[in-house]
Amino acid sequence: MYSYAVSVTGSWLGSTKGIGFGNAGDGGMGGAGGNAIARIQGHEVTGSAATDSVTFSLRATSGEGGQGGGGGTGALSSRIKTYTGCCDTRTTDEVDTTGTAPGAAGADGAAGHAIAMVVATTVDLGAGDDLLSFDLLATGVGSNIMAVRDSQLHGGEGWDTLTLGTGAAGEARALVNVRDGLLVLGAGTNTITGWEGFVGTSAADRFTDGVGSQAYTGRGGADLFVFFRGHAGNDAIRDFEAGDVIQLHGFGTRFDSFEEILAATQDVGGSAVIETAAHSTISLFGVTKASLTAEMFGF
Ligand SMILES: [Ca+2]
Ligand SMILES: [Ca+2]
Repeated sequence: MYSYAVSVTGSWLGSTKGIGFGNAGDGGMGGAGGNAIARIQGHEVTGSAATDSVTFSLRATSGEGGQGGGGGTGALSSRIKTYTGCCDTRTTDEVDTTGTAPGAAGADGAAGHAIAMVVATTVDLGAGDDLLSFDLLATGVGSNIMAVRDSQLHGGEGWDTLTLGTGAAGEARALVNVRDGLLVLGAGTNTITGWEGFVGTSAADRFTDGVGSQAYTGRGGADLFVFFRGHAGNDAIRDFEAGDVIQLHGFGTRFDSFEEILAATQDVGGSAVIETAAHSTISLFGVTKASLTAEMFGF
């Protein structure tokens, strides 16, 4: 027996028209990716009178949003059977209409957020040549936040080094201000005192020098080193390279041209040493006076 999807009458005999409808299911929406939060808050680290080494290592990787489901495919078919005569003589003519109707794909889920953050933490490393490092990594498709904020970081006596990342790609940049005792790393502000060595991130960091002798390692990125008149010390940039810039502020007509910088620069022991005042220098390790260009300086 045949089933008749479309009734036909004599006037439709021989028609090849067929109409079919298929309703496809739409895909479901993908689930949201998981959030990842690595956070240290309200911690206190007190160093000894000897050398201390402290590293805050926080890693967060958020989940991707789930893929939206594909729409289901609706199938359709209709058929017209043709007859000759009146109903009792079936021919072999059959016209089938078949097809598919794909449903719409569902939307992908939202990506999760990754946060690696040190908050309201106090570090005081006391005497000795101490090391404090922040190894923050937040990765994912959604927003990534790496930050130290509302913290007090004290190096104490000795030659103390503050390392603000690992140098790996994707780090949040650091704004170091020795002059005002402030650090911005990612987002938010921190108080810093008693640090002599600074190691930056892979991003374009900014270091504003203060009184006393400091040494800066900018690492990757186009780093900016700012020296105010009266920086009063023998400062060093350990990895000054193309793209980095030294800015001299407040020196007036003594330093407002590249020619004046060159006139105050000598090669000493493998470094280009700029004498900014009596007993005040900026040493560029591994750099020769001859390699300096005007683009490396701002006023
Ligand atoms: Ca110590
Ligand atoms: Ca850098």
